[in-house]
Amino acid sequence: MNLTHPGVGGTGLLLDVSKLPKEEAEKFQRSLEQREYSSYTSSLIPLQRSLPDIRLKGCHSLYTDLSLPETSVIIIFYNEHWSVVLRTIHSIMDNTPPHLIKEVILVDDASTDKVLKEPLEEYVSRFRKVQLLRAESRQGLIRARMIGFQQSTAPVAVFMDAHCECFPGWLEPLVTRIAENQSIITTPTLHSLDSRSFKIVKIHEWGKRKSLLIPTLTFPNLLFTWSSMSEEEWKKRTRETDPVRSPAMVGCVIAVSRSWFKKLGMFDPGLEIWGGENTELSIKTWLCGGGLEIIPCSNVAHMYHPHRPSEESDIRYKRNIARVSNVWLDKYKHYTDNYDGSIADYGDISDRIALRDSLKCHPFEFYLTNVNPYQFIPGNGIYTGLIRNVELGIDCLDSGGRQNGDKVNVLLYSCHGKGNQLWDFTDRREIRIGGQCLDSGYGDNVVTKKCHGLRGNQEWEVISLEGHVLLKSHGYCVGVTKSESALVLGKCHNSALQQWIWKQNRKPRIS
Ligand SMILES: [Mn+2]
Repeated sequence: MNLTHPGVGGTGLLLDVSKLPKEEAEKFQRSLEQREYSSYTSSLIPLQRSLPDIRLKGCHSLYTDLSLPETSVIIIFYNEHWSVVLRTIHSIMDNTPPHLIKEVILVDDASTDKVLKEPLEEYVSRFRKVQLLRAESRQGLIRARMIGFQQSTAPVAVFMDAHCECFPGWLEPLVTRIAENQSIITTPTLHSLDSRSFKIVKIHEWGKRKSLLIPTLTFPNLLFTWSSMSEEEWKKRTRETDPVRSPAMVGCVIAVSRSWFKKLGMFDPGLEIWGGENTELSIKTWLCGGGLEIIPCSNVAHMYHPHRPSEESDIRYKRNIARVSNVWLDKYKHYTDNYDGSIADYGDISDRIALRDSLKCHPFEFYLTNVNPYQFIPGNGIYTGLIRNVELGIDCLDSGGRQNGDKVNVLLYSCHGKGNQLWDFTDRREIRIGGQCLDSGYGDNVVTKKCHGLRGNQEWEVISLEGHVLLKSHGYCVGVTKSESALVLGKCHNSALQQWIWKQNRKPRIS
């Protein structure tokens, strides 16, 4: 194919499949179907490829302590492509000072791919510090990670997915923060490893608030989403290299002190396969006296590849989440996926509750007031539910049901009280439905747009008027046209056309 240094330096290899010989094109296609990423492309890229030093300017002088604790890196794989696992290991070995790595523990979660048996064993035997464990039967990511952890001996553990690549200087900043405070769990700046070309794409720039995204919990399913940092947090930081408080984690690279992880009861062993463990760990470290931070000076690329959903994995995920909610969320468990109680059997959680009690962890309310006061919980807004027009009486604001579009016109529709009409007024002063926010930046049009969390045209006032409310943004109010047929954003006036009935639910968390 005439490739020179494919993928080296983190550049990708974008193959023009139409130019490949038929047989090769078929191999390429098959590799995509098998793994959800192009292992064909991966196998053309050297197992040991250099990545550039992308650390922020201030990082080099910050992390020079030679007496940091040692680390065990724990990597689970299940039928991961050989080249992807090995590139993960090489990148660790090449970009970490040897004295900081005590061991790399690979746990094979009962893979069936033959190349991951003897050939892998033989390949990794060149690394003195790499151990390979085999689970006898499929354990799932969560329990396999604990098998690796139990085998490990260093004072700091790093759990890493088997499809990552580490940049120069990735480990020192993670461990330094833990050495300062052992109840802080740290995660790196995560970049993206493209699943087709294996190109590394930088995602975050810590100097720009707009591009600075941190993981936040989503309700009702307790996954994570990327959302922008609050102004308060932004102002607290004095240097772009400062650690960033993170309400949640992605879960693909986690550094944690052995003693803190043990004290927190490790991962809940009742969680199946994967999903929910990152949420559980995030919530409990915050509630039980620790914290969770992203360390800007640490850089790791992770391949985000789609998981094929199935009914089975769906139920399993819901069950995991039901466990986490029932242990940690107090009254807020009613806002999670299992609010209807459809997952009745989530197993015995009594030892988890006992653990929470013995550690005297805060109630979940603490998370909402101290960790992420901007946490959005649909149905728990300051105002929540239907927004009914006073003049018309029977018509409500309706999002039309499109949740992920760019700009969507809001409709006036007869009130039915279903999802498209259930709005929340949030602590960020958004008027929100799912991930869409009412936006006043489009002339007299009343639209929703993807929430950006940066206030501006998505900042509203809900002004109370004798039981009714005005919805106001930058001096304009949402109302109904005089012909009473459509919505319009116009100068505020004194008419029932601009007055709405909306239920107040609670006090703002932030004044
Ligand atoms: Mn992953």
